[in-house]
Amino acid sequence: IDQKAPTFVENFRVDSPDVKYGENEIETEYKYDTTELVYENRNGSNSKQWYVKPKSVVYNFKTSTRVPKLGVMLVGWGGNNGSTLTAGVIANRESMSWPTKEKMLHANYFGSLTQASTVRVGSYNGEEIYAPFKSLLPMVDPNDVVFGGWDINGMNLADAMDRAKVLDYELQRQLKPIMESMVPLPGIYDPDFIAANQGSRADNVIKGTKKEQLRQIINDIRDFKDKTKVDKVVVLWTGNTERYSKIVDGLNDTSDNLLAALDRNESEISPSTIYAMACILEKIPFINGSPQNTFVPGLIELAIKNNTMIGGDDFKSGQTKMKSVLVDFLVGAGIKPTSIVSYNHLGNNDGMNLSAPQTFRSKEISKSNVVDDMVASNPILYEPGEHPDHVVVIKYVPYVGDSKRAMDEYSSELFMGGKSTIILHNTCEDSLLAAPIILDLVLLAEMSTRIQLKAEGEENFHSFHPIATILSYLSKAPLVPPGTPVVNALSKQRAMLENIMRACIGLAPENNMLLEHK
Ligand code: NAI
Ligand code: DG6
Repeated sequence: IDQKAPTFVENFRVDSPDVKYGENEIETEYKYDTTELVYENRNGSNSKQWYVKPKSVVYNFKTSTRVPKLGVMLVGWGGNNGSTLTAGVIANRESMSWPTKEKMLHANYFGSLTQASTVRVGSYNGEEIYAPFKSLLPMVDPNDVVFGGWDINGMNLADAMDRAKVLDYELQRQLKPIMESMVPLPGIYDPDFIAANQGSRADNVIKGTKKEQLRQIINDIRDFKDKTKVDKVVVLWTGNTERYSKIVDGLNDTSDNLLAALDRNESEISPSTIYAMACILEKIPFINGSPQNTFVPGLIELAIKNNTMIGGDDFKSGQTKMKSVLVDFLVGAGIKPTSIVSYNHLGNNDGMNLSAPQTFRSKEISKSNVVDDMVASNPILYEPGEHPDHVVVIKYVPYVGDSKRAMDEYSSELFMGGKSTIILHNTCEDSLLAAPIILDLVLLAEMSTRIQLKAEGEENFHSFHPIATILSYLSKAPLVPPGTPVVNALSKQRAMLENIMRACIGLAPENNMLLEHK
């Protein structure tokens, strides 16, 4: 008897001659359909014309299904994001529930793409069937992740969670005994790179030269791996936003110059760059969740030479996520955004650090570039070089704590001189938006290290390019390899990630055509 149509399947296997499920890996042969343009003179015509040529390339994918025990080391572990993420994962692992004045709450992973979103996998008896995003490929279960990391402030994670004032009191009470014993390792502190107002926090710092600090980070990673018996480690920066590093020829422009500059203890090498260098030398994925230019050219070259993953920059959590949906929608609908004004105020330690002009500037840059590709995609609306006015303001208001207020005004030009003004106001705990994004970043980074591919004509399988563009959905300013387009539109970023995962199990991209119903 046919099963009654479900709307959801927890997991599934693909039944196709192009997919092989082995003991330790999934292998697929996948036809990548794309297009390329040529401008040619054909059939004796005097004038040239554009031709769009469909093109198919066969790719082979090989994904290891051996899901490792994963360790995640956070730089800035004791901050609002670090403590909230650690608390949230423990609460889920322990299936915690807690009463509030409204209702009984239960731990969940809402806000996580991998844990709380779904993908359409096909139809059954005419019904659309969805499956969890995480069921596309074998992934680490977040409840099994072991956390550790560094912080320039030595407060244990239970007290840090209390200081953050993000989670409900009753939940904190349950978590406290588990989190009290978690203490961040000393971090690399350089007051030149973050706001002066962070000075009083720096009571847990690594001494010595920059080279000695790098060695210490490498030892910390090795130690963590030994003690926790994890198979793999991913490191993620959720420390204070730093100012931009100056890019100087002979200092950080090439990998050799950067390594030599470290030996000379050059002052312009930022703490975040030192952590990233340590990870690259240890062949550990490093993700930057803040806006500064940790990935100076020499560091990018070092990652490429060592073929080890780097990804970033800056978590795309609230206002910017909305912007990368709304502007994509407006420009895609043939409406012309002419002015975007984004204002926000917040009262957490991140807000305090961003009240200094140099650190604010890093955030301003990463929040501002986000509409560029959408504007460039539509020359019917914009003249070459034309761009909407785009202003970003951030103010520190201690009273509101982690509960960030974001206000946006989008002015656009409509049909026949009409004008539209859209105003958004969002109030939301900043760290509750960021924590699930951090989780997705580390889980997807780990997963993508298990994927190998080769295109038709290539002899050997290889991993993805060390610059992890696959993480773009989660980043305000996606880091891409030189010569690669930057895509900010959220729907395109999600489609890229989902479709690559689908390719790894031999499924075509979701095309939304629903021809069978037409
Ligand atoms: P936070 O200020 O509460 O935490 C940062 C932590 O990093 C602090 O505990 C600080 O002591 C530590 N720290 C600073 N420099 C360090 C270093 N060199 N080594 C080790 N530890 C160091 O800030 P929060 O709210 O957790 O945010 C963290 C970062 O994430 C910030 O840069 C913020 O701009 C970025 N971010 C946050 C988003 C959100 O929605 N919460 C979204 C996008 C980015
Ligand atoms: C103030 O804007 C603080 C920042 O750290 C932001 O909260 C963070 O960058 C999130 O930005 P967005 O634009 O994704 O909400």
